[in-house]
Amino acid sequence: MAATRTFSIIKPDATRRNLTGAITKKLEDAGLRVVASKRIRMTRDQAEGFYGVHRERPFFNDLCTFMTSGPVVVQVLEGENAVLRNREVMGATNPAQADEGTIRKEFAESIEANSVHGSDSDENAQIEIDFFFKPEEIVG
Ligand code: RTP
Ligand code: MG
Repeated sequence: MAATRTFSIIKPDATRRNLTGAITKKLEDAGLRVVASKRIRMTRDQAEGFYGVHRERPFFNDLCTFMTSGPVVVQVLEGENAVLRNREVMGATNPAQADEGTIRKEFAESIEANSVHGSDSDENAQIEIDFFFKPEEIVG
């Protein structure tokens, strides 16, 4: 099966605790390859645009404040079934419900400060990759 791509964010709660390497190792151990990576400080506009689908949700404002509260690492991951594989290694949104061995079980602080983002479909992966990366920044 051909490799596919997904988009990942290591969130501010994780960069603050110096977990970029530990989280990236878990992604790599799950069979995903980092083909693009940069550490950025998200602007409010970027956060609101990126999470636009959640605009009407009660947690939208807090989420945008959290995502701009410190550095994040945006990454493109490549591998077989990349979207699904990444969601598996991330674990459930709420760390209290995340399976043993997942990133969120091991590292997340709360349902909001849950250490990582991962695209939820191939279609959204492409949209999210294009939101943060130029084609020449991705080296497969
Ligand atoms: P993500 O998009 O970050 O990969 O996470 P997800 O699909 O598991 O969760 P989603 O429902 O898309 O929510 C996006 C992010 O919003 C924050 N959130 N806070 N306070 C709350 O009840 C709440 N619910 C969600 C989390 O940071 C979640 O990852
Ligand atoms: Mg989501």
